[in-house]
Amino acid sequence: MTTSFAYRQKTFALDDLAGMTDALHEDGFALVPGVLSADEVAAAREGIDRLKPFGFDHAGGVGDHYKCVFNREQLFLNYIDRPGIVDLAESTMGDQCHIIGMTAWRSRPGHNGWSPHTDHILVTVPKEVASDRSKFPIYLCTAHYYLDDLDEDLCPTYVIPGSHKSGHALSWGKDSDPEFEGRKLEPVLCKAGDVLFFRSEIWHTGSLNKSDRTRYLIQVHYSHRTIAQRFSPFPFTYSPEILSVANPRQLRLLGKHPEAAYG
Ligand SMILES: O=C(O)CCC(=O)C(=O)O
Repeated sequence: MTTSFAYRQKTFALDDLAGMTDALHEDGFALVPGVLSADEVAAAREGIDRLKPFGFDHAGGVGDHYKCVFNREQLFLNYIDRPGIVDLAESTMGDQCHIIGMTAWRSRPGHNGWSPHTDHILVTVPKEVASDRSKFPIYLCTAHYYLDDLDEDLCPTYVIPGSHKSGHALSWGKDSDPEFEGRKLEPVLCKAGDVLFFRSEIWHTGSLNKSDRTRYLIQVHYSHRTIAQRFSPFPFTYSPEILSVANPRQLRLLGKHPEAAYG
């Protein structure tokens, strides 16, 4: 017997660029089913299993966290210009947008990511202005590539739709059960291969892995060109092998921009 799966949030087809772009302005995120095939999910998981920690990575205990994984294998590099998702990044943050980081995670049983927060707020606006922020420029976004079917026990991401319109940051650890305009955090339950693309002002959180499984996740962090990349460890050195296989769009996403003001 097969059980049907029901998404709790609105979903978008990968080629619905206009719909996803509107959702980023209206809801603060877009959920896109079926971006990766089952084979791609398996390959990504194996790639994460090959990673070794260094620099700001941490590994062991209930979770592993690897930074700048685009620099380690072409498998990961190819996530930065994934068709449809990179188009959404360019549609929302401009044709010179770039990545500011890329993280791979393994969250084992007992991992507790519950800490509602905003990732980054560039401008804090007064309450009376905040409610009219639906078209406020988008500067930073993250694409979550889920590599598991996520039920409530396997530490799904939670979001409050529309909370990017609050106009202010939600600091880590300050409020464990925030509410915005009558809405509470809701789990984004999804299938392996789905992508959640969300702006940095959305109120969101990780959660507790109550299962006996390990959640695998890849995050690609994008920004408007004017925002600095956060590549570590310092001094950051691009892998010559990665640069030699990167296509022109990937090179731009890595920071190879045309000459402009300041540099
Ligand atoms: O683990 C998750 O699902 C959420 C991660 C998160 O909130 C973050 O990296 O800012």
